[in-house]
Amino acid sequence: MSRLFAVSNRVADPVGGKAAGGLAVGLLAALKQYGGVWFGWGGKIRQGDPSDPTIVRRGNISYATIDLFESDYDDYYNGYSNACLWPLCHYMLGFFRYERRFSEAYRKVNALFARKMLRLLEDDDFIWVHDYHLIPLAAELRRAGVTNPIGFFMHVPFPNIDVLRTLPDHLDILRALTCYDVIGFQTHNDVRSFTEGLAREGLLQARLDDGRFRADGREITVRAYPIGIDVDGVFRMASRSVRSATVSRTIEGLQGRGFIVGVDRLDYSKGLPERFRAFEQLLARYPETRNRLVFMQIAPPTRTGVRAYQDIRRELEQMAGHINGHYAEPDWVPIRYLNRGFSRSILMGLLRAANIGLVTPLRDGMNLVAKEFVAAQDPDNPGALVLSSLAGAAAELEEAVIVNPYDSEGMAEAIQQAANMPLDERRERHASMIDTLRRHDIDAWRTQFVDALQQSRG
Ligand code: ADQ
Repeated sequence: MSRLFAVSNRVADPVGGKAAGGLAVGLLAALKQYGGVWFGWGGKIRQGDPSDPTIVRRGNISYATIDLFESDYDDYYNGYSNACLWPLCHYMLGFFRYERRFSEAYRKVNALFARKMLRLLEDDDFIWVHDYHLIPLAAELRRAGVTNPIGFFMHVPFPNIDVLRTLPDHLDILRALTCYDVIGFQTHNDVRSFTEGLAREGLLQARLDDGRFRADGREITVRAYPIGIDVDGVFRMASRSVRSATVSRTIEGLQGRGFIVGVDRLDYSKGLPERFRAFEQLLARYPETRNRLVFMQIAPPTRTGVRAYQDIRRELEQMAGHINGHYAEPDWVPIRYLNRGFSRSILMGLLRAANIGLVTPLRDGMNLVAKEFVAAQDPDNPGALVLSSLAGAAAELEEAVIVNPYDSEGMAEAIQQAANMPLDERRERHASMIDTLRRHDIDAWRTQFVDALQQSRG
């Protein structure tokens, strides 16, 4: 029986409870089913030679992690991955920063991953690589003689070729992707951007049937596999947690006011300043909402080594201070901005307690919080979802109140609409979104991808 060999930049903690995000849940289920290895960076930086992988075994899964050199880490992770690829993939060219040494470190770290994997790989393993940090990994493995099926899933959007061309070595990126057997994207839109990019760069030789293409001399499968969630798992966790001490106290503290919630990593692509501005617009244009609604934004810092992430943190603190200073009353603070992470269980309880979920990224591959919000609701009295048209999730959750995340006035109107939505309408929209979530849940995502990868063995 073949093993699954999964690779991602970071590996979920095999002992802690941190393996709870969508990706970790989906991958762990696949690894448990097939048995196998989860390989990646363990989170440690070292000065000397990179060591051999550290291996921790739990049941039929081996967690294999390596360390990285300090200088490589900075240029590979903060540089190429998060100052070049991340802003490009999110169409935010103002944040794009390029230096040649970023490209070198990116290739070097991918080559290191490939080298360290070689000793652990078995002949009939099928390899599943995750996300934009590791695009060249298949090319490195092929160079080392690996012939196993290799799949790649891109969690973030794939940019249009005119945007990708901003990157001086964009051709290397396209070519590197053609070294995979199966390439999965979140939406059809991403599939189109990628295949059109191949065509416009002269790398596409033929469109075959059923999502198969001939590109740069190889046959590849390119399809949309929208990532989903464990619908019942989220519902159960949310139903339990809404009665926990922390969430109960939060609900009591609202004193009957409407509760709006946002949960995001603190990232400029998540549209947080625009969202704060929308809430300010709401208070300004609809005075009846003052002292009637509370907006809680949870946004723990990430990628603190990248300058843009430090700037956005300051900007949001100032905005929250300004809006609260202007509108707060002795018994009401309009925005509660929490700049830290919470356990998954508390988050799901807060999503359940909310009347409105605000998910308004400027661009997002999928956005699991939108799906978790819907799954967390009480079907008899569900909250309303306000969702960005530029999140991958909008292609599936058509019954959300869809907004343009750059249009703060439009978002204010949408929040007002959501706050006044009749119960029947909320129920109908919720039921229909739950159906969609069940059809494309986390099991469907991994099963369909792994099946395609196994078939690619021919
Ligand atoms: P992210 O950009 O991290 O993921 P998202 O899809 O929302 O965005 O996933 C975040 C996950 O982390 C969710 O499960 C959420 O509950 C959790 N989370 C968010 N804030 C948290 C907090 N404060 N504390 C603890 N947990 C928190 C990338 C892409 C997305 C894509 C996913 C999965 O950018 O577009 O949906 O991968 O493919």
